[in-house]
Amino acid sequence: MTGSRSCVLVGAPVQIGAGQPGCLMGPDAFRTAGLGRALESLGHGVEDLGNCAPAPLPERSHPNKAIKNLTETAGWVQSLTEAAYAAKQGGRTPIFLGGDHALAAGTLPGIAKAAKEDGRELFVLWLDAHSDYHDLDSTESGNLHGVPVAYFTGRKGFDGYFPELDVPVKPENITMMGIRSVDPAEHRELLNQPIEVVDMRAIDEKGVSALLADFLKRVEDADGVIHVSLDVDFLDPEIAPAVGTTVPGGATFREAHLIMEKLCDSGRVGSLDLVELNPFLDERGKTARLMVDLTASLFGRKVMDRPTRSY
Ligand code: HAR
Ligand code: MN
Ligand code: MN
Ligand code: MN
Repeated sequence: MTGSRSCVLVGAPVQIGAGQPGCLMGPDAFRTAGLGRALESLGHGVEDLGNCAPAPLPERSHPNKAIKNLTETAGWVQSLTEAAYAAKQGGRTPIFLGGDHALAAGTLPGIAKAAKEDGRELFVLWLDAHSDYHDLDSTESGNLHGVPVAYFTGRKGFDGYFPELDVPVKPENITMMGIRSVDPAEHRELLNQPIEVVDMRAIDEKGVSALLADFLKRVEDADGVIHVSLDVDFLDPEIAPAVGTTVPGGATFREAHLIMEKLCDSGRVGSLDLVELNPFLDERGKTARLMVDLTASLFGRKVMDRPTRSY
């Protein structure tokens, strides 16, 4: 197996977006579980850039008093937007080691800016139990890992609170998969725009293979590039317990690997978020190791090293 990517690992130990502490340890758990070694064994170059820190910003507050850690989250968004844009230069493949999902409010704007400069249409595959589509007014938990998609698609209400958005992600280029927890305010907004929401019922009825093929067809027709945002709670809690927001009925081991293998075959993945791993909640590292194995499948590990034929 010969890989040819230049992978860059970017640690993003954000935990203030989640309701409980622990994601701070995520980047080191991914390193300990052998993420870099797995990619190297597939023949890829790997450079670990270490961990980012939030930009220091002036204190800000929002009329929604439920919101937690607004200033620090905005600081992370700013530093990660810059880090993601820089990591994408030179045709490299950034892998962001989270950290809670608030980090995607930084990584995606940076990736979108780089894609625009490269003249590439950016698509997002959002693998998650949750739609993370609150805005600052609608969040009731105040946990800002619940807002990144609203922000990076350019919805109103972030002005003056989060950094000004340079290049928004087009909602029609986003597919969410594995969804099974949507709050009423998110649901109302999701019905008003063209994000594709593949919920667990759709997966049960049609299977991940056909559903993913539809997405990949759209990407190929646009000669696009894919950013994958993989939230641990996309997976069923039985196989991936190390997350603060488990929701029963998630993707199986086999569904998740199949998605990664098909994405690999597409040759179109340009960047990846690995988010919401809370090592404090893990069982002997099993979730961290599963996330590493899924990343290995995404970047070329196969049972038989030959092109997959269509069945
Ligand atoms: N919708 C809920 C809230 O806003 C739960 C959000 C949980 N988000 C994550 N990432 N764990 O997907 O509080
Ligand atoms: Mn460029
Ligand atoms: Mn999420
Ligand atoms: Mn989630």
